[in-house]
Amino acid sequence: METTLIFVKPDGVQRGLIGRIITKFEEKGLQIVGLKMMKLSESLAKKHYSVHKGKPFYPGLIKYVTSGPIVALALRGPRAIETCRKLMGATFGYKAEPGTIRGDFGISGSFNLVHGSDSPEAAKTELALYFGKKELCDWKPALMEQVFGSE
Ligand code: IDP
Ligand code: MG
Repeated sequence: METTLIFVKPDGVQRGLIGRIITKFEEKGLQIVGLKMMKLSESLAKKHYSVHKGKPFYPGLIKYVTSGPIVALALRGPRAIETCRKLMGATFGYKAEPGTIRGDFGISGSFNLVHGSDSPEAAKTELALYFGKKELCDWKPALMEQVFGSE
């Protein structure tokens, strides 16, 4: 079982897509164990995207993700990290496959609606950046056996 950090980016919030984006993850069977709206400070945004520091798009990226509130989610399930990345689709909407969040709702080459951790290491670091231990809710879904199976 893995837990991953997802957030609906400011364009997703502004476009009224919070519910539809969360629904994609919920319908897939991922369990929500953390959920909150917040505005990223510049320092948190810079920490989060430190691997991209120095790239040409970095200043614009920091401006974008701090431009308005985001909705952060901690999602749990078997292979949750890879599964969520697949549900999100390729980085930009014009390339992302239909059926994915970015493929269904976006076409921009700079705004892309959603963030998701890309490795177990990133998930661990990112979850700690967004959620205190007490903010994660360790509950047992009633249909856990049916939805998650034996893994
Ligand atoms: P990912 O979000 O699919 O993991 P990354 O390559 O890790 O994509 O890039 C992080 C974020 O930086 C992207 O989601 C996007 O918002 C932004 N970004 C990446 N590449 C570009 C670019 O070439 N132009 C503008 N923004 C970019
Ligand atoms: Mg990435």
